[in-house]
Amino acid sequence: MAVHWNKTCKMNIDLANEIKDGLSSSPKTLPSKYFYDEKGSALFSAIMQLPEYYLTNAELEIFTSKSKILIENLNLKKENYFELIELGAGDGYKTIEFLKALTQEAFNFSYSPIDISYQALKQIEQTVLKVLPDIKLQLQQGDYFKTLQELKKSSQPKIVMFLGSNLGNMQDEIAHNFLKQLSFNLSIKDKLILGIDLKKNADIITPAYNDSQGITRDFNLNLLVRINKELEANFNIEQFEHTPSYDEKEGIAISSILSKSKQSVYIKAINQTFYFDKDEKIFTEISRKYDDYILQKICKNTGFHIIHKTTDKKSYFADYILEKKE
Ligand code: AVI
Repeated sequence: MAVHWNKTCKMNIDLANEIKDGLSSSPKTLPSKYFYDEKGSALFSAIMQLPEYYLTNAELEIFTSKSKILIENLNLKKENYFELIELGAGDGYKTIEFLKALTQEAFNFSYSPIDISYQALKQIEQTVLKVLPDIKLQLQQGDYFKTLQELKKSSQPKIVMFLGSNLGNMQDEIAHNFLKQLSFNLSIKDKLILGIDLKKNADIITPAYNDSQGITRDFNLNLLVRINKELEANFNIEQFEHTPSYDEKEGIAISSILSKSKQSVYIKAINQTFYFDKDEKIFTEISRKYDDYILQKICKNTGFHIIHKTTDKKSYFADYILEKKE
């Protein structure tokens, strides 16, 4: 991805503009895509290991025990080559289980993980090649939103993977547009394996976003630490609190940061002071939970149709197969 830096002071201009817009809006917001600096990525890796954050293990269980079922439902022919493309591949652990199953059954494919982080890609390369030294691997660094157009460059059949309930961090309308754009860049019969978290009781979801060790708190507040560092701001982190909530009716976990007092913060890179009331919230992320009805609604008029659904034993998480039909 092209990150725009101001050459004289090495400032990330996109970050500065989006932070300015977010803190100028009412209610205040900060974009969740900026969680993932080096510290934030390390914190997210730690979140994925937490007992409360059931999502990762639930999806790993699906790929460990049900990859064959997914493969059957993809209707692949062994003699036909295809490209397997993963958007936002992360650490790739779940995918390796799927790659192993495809290789065992002698399918003819290449694997292209796309991730914004070069480090993450190098890590995937190492892990995958250790287990599957003969795999055809092609790393692609970039923002997957921006690399969608690249898909059209090859006319080979494609299977795209978008796992980890990353779709859930988009508002429904944005998720719909994202699927539409993805489908537009694919061909008829291409497929999407979409991993999403399912609606369930608040008692299970709430701790996943408010763990007992406070790692999710640090992950959320790290956004302010990042703004302090990269935009020379003076957020007093002690004066802000991680305040997650779960709207059970809508099925949306909402992360926010609450200002503990009436205070002001100066951001030097923007040359602006922002004012916070006591108990005012800055919204940082939504994590949407789905059911078949919600997913169907989001898929409507995108060209994608749901053709299969596989869940973990507890039915906490699902991997759907969507096919491009129109
Ligand atoms: C990356 N994404 C799917 C995570 C989620 O569950 O929404 C991000 C996260 N935020 C707090 N904990 C994890």
